[in-house]
Amino acid sequence: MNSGQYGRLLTNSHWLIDMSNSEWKCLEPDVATICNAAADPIASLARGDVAALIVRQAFPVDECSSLIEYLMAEELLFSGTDPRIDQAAIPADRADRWTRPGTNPVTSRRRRIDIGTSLGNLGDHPEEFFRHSAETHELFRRLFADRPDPISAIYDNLRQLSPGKTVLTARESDGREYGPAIFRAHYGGYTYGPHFDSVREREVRNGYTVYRFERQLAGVLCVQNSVVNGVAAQGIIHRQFWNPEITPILKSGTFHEYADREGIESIQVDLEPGDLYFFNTGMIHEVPGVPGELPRIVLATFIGYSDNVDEVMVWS
Ligand SMILES: O=C(O)CCC(=O)C(=O)O
Ligand SMILES: [Fe+2]
Repeated sequence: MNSGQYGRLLTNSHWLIDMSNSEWKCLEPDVATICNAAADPIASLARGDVAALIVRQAFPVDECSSLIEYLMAEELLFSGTDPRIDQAAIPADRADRWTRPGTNPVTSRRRRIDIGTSLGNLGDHPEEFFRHSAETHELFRRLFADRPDPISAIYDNLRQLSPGKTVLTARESDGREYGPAIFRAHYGGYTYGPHFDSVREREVRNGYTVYRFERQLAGVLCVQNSVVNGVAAQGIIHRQFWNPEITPILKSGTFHEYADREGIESIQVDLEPGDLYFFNTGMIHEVPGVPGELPRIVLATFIGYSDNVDEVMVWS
């Protein structure tokens, strides 16, 4: 839009402010270009100065389809019509924890399969969480012993975007490790409504080392898109950090109206399989689902970051 005002674009769920005139942008398409544009990309992301860092084809698209076939052959992943999906899908109460209750009812086809360990789901039970995490490390070691490892693609790129920092899987001082990353397959239009993620400010997990980080980011690799009529489910980042005043707005499901009223900018991050994006989970974000024939599959991580802490810790 060429007027001084931001134009509005209609998405499948609501109006977005057209960002073409804004200074608030995604940096892409590769590490070299991103590092040219920002001396310390992860710090820019942590401050909210940029909407996202996008590394295109961080994991080759052909490897993505081969990976999905492999996970299906391993019976870790199922097609949307496979009856075994009912056993594999996570329970509805967990599926709905980031969104208004009922958004992804288990009676609908909006289901999700997780491969890996989630602090969000198991963090109330530390022993079970760390036992489960150890099993996930074992599983991923076996799965990727002889083939390209998509988890390394996330960690290696994050390392290059975090100058002067040490990037490692989150661990407690006694050495117990968190899950390194989690595959998530979203079926039938599975939706994340507007939300933020924070072990510090939302989940208040003060018994865990990652609680100490000032900022929480995410690194998400798109493995497969869900597409209907050429439209794919994609993440949207709103230029609004969570604060306590936002909580009732999120809970009442009226964030879009609030964003319209307040003129909050948004960016939809369009990804193809193999593309990796990093964003700040303290900013309100969402993924409106699209009920395509194929599930939207991602490999997801959370990232703990503080300016004055040498370690950048990654978990799921
Ligand atoms: O799948 C994505 O791209 C992000 C999902 C998300 O926001 C979350 O898991 O908290
Ligand atoms: Fe999120």
